[in-house]
Amino acid sequence: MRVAGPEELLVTLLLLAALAGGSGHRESPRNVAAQVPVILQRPRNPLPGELVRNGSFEEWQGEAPAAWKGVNVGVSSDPHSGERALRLGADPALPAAVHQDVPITEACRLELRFVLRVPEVSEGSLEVRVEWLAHPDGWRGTGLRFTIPGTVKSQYTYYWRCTSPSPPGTAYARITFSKPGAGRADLDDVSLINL
Ligand SMILES: [Ca+2]
Repeated sequence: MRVAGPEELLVTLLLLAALAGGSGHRESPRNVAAQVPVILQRPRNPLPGELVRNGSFEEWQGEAPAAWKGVNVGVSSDPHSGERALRLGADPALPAAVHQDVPITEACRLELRFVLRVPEVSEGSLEVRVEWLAHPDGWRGTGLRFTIPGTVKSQYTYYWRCTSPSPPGTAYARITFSKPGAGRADLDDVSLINL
């Protein structure tokens, strides 16, 4: 079966909206049209200005999530959105980490958002960092660092934090999620926005 494109969906929705409005009351055509974008809103689309690539971990290249570099990571079949999330701890007995370098400039303040669940108790706290790099190996400082307790939390929890401003010479922000010991954690919907 052929899948309708966005234009066809828009036309269909506009027709439905016009029919609803034509049955007799309330809405002016202008108001009906104004409601259409709300109907069309797709929650899995990246936010405007999104800096993270593959933040929902839907794209994989073999065993690795596209645009990320990971150690001991795999696909979680219990995602928060879409069909996949990232599992920290493909082998639960070992530490795990994943990171992505995002091109930015100096004097940026970034807002990091993500969801995370801990289906199996983790030894030690999970750590989240945003670090400033002058180039992929040139560390300039830490913009954000916090930890999440490794206690079991089977439902996804939403987190968001802001970084300090990036220092002079910054060319990349490195986002890192790490698990120091045994255990598992599932990560999804990572977002980084320049404020
Ligand atoms: Ca996902």
